[in-house]
Amino acid sequence: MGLLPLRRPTTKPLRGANNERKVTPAVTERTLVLIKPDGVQRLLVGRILARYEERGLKLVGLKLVQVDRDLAERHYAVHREKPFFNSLVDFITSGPLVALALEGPNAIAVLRATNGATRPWEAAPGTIRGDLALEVAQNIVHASDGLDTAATELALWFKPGELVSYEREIDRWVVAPAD
Ligand code: DAT
Ligand code: MG
Repeated sequence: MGLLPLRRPTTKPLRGANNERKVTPAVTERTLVLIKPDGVQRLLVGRILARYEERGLKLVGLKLVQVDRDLAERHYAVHREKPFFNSLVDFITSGPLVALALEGPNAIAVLRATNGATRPWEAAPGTIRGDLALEVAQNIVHASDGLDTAATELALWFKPGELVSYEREIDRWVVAPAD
């Protein structure tokens, strides 16, 4: 589908020209995160993005999107039979949202934990939902919940050319070398 294959870090240490050890490239998992319309309207985009960046996750895709119903319904297709489906689609299409593609070791689990439990009253303090939300229907952020979902959702929200692969100098301090 044109996305980079998701893979674990190589176990083989890379060596430079003088045989010095190089940091393993930081491609481990990629996941989709949405800062939903409530996050945009509440002026929280910068602070939420800062949390992900500070955690060490690499930003590989970023855009502001006014979602149409078709994309919203496809994104939440798994919830189609739920009683809250229509209001969920109404909400996600009610204003622009920010779509992010984030990359890092265990990025899928890291983002789910950083965002916190779906029901904000059950979300631990320190998580985004635990600190910034009260209502399940307005819980600020979305993150893919597994490898397959991440691949499907990234393909739904980003064209392959909108995802950018690049090196970061700080990754020698963020991503442990494989050995
Ligand atoms: P998550 O967003 O944590 O993956 P989910 O996939 O179970 O949670 O549900 C998707 C979204 O649907 C969730 O972020 C908010 C909304 N939602 C879930 N349960 C709801 C409920 N009981 N009433 C209203 N909205 C709900
Ligand atoms: Mg979900």
